[in-house]
This record gives sequence, C-alpha cells and structure tokens, in this order.
Amino acid sequence: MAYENITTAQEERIHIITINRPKQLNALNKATIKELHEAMDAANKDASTRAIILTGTGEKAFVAGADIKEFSGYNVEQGQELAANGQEILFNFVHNLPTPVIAAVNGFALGGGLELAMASHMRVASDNAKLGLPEVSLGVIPGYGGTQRLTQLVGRGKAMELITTAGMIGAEEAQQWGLVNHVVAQDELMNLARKIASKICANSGSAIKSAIKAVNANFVDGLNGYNVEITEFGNCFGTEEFKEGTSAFLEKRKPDFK
Ligand code: DAK
Repeated sequence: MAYENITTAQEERIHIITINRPKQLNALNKATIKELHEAMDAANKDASTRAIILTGTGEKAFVAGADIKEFSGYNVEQGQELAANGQEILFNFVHNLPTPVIAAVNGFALGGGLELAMASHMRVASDNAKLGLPEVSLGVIPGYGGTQRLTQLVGRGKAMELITTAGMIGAEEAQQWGLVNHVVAQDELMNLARKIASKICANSGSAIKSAIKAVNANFVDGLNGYNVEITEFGNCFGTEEFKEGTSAFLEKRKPDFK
C-alpha cells in the first residue's frame, strides 16, 4: 500500500513503520494518524509479522506533537471529535494491539508524539531524545490519553510536574523515571529495537497476545486483571503454540512457532 506520510518495511518477522514528515518534525496531522492506523492494522493482520517498530524519519524528531497548524483553527466540537477519533483509531488501537509495538524514540517526542510512544507497548530512546507534554503552553491539555498513560507510567507527582510545567526531560531522566526502557546512541537505536523485536519474534505469538491482554487489563476500570490472566492462561492450553512450546522443551529442541 502506498502512503504519503509514513514508510513501511518488512524485515523477516519485524515490521518497521517510520513517520515521514521531516519538514514538520514528523508532526501528526489527521492524514498521518489515518495512515498509521492502516499500517498498524495491516501489520497486525499479517501472520508473518510478530513485532512492530515505530520510529520517525531523521535524527531530530520522533514526533514533535500533533500538527499545530492543522488543529489551531478547531472549535470545541472539532477538538472533541478529533480527540475521540484519534484515541480510537490510533492511540487506544496501538495500546491494545495484539502485536507488540516498540517505539524507537529518535529525538523530540512531544505532545501527541509522546502520547503515541506511551501508547506503544515499550519505548527505547536515543540519547538526544527529549520528551514532554507541552500542551498547556498552547492552551490545551493532552488529548490522546497523555494524562492517563503518563500517570500510569511515572506516577502522579512526576506526571503533574511534566504536564503543568510543559517542560521537557532528556532521555537519561526519562529512563530514570521509567518512561523509556533503554537509552543508546542515535546510531544504535534501531539495532537495539531490532534486537528486542527479534527476541519477541522467537516466542509464541498467541501467548504474547494473551499476555498483552492480561497486562493491559490492569488499567481497565472495573476489570479484574487476575481474572483476565486466569482466562488467558487457560486459553493458552488450547493453542498449537502451547503444544509446540512444551513438546520442544521435552524433546530438547528449540520451538518452531509458525
Ligand atoms: N506541528 C506543526 N509543525 C511543527 C510542529 C508541530 N507540532 N513542531 C515543529 N514543526 C515545524 C516548525 O513549524 C518548523 O516549520 P517551518 O517553520 O520550518 O516551516 C519545523 O517543524 C522545524 O521546527 P523548528 O524550526 O521549531 O525547530 P527547532 O529545532 O527550533 O525546535 C521544537 C524544535 C520541537 C522544540 C519546536 O519545533 C517545537 O516546540 N515544536 C512544537 C512542539 C509542540 O508544542 N508540539 C505540540 C504539542 S501539543 C488534539 C489532540 C491532541 C493534541 C492536540 C489536539 N485534538 C484532539 C484536537 C496534541 C497536541 C500536541 O501535541
């Protein structure tokens, strides 16, 4: 499929999606959000894809936020509509995707950019990365789940500080906060993301899907995550991959998850 604002590449079982609007520091406009949804959906439905890496073009920005030019003219209804639609088709969609998404944060991850990284299942960053939610400096608040996901990841106090000061933190501090898992030099970033993705690819895709569901249940009001875990654990026993994984162990060979 041809896209205007992103590029995609398949490397064996790893699918790489790159946001490609370098002149706008990869800012997210409506069209890019739609393309990201389509690319994520297609990669997830492709049985040969076991992990997705999401990054931005260039060495300066992962995503410098929502496209300010585009949303500056919106009224209350349009703002609510865009937030609801964007949350549904991209941010919540990525959060709940059964295929793990690794955000490789290669520079600025601001506003909607940090929200997209936080919706991903895990984050790695280059040492020049700068992360923040500067929305209140523009007279809005994070509208793509940032108030919730940042609080879940770093706790209320740090989330309040980052959001209300509209400040930015560097990669090292983000790692100390638990906002990113690893920090490496820019030229090592994609290889680190590939290394993590390769480890994921060696494991059972159906078990990973169940694990994502169970972990995410921790953040859903009214849902008992332990019960979800029990259900998903039980479901694993009905899968071919459980048979393959356990047989391989008993036969002292590596499992071959199709
Ligand atoms: N949108 C559009 N263009 C952007 C952009 C953005 N977010 N960020 C940068 N650019 C463009 C700049 O306008 C500039 O374009 P030209 O002037 O060359 O045409 C080009 O990218 C290079 O940027 P700079 O010249 O500013 O580069 P610097 O190195 O000097 O500064 C910077 C880098 C990242 C510190 C700076 O560009 C910056 O502060 N950018 C804006 C960061 C920001 O405030 N991002 C928005 C956060 S708020 C919503 C839901 C969610 C949201 C909004 C609405 N609804 C549901 C309605 C979320 C909002 C946000 O994300």
